[in-house]
Amino acid sequence: MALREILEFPDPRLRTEARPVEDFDASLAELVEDMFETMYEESGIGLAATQVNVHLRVLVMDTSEERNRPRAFINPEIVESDGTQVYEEGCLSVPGIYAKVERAEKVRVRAHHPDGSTFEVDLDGLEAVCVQHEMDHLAGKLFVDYLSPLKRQMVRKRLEKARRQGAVDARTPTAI
Ligand code: GNR
Ligand code: NI
Repeated sequence: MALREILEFPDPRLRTEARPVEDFDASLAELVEDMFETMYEESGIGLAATQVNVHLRVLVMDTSEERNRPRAFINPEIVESDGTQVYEEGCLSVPGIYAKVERAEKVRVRAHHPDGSTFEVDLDGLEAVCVQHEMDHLAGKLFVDYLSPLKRQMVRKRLEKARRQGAVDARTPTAI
């Protein structure tokens, strides 16, 4: 097990489109374990492989209060979606920035477990938000892409300034 470094906006590697997993092997299991460890260490509710610079269709999440409900999705697909909801999102790759995003209220996701077996699950509320946010990462997309270009530029400048000042500032929550 090991922590992995999380790429931050506007790193161009976050724009990479992930490839499907073909080998459900020990290196996949290790990637999933490392992603869980990194997600829990950073107090995130989800993490996409793209964020740790691995461009495979792998995401993990745990939206439970107790942080005891790990789920991994390999090669996820949304096979049905319904309704809309708006949620104020954050992202470990855009630290300290929060903005409202509209997404489907309910999704049915088909995916593989890390051992290769398939499953389908119905998600709603925050779990539906999270899986859609993570699947966007796998497509090279970030929640700030839903903002106007002017607001996205504000986000970029704020993160650049925070980094110059030693990253402390980036942790101050800012709603855009
Ligand atoms: O930890 C996270 N919280 C969160 C809150 C609202 C909507 C989406 C998320 S996902 C985010 C972790 C992350 O960046 N995953 O890619
Ligand atoms: Ni994110």
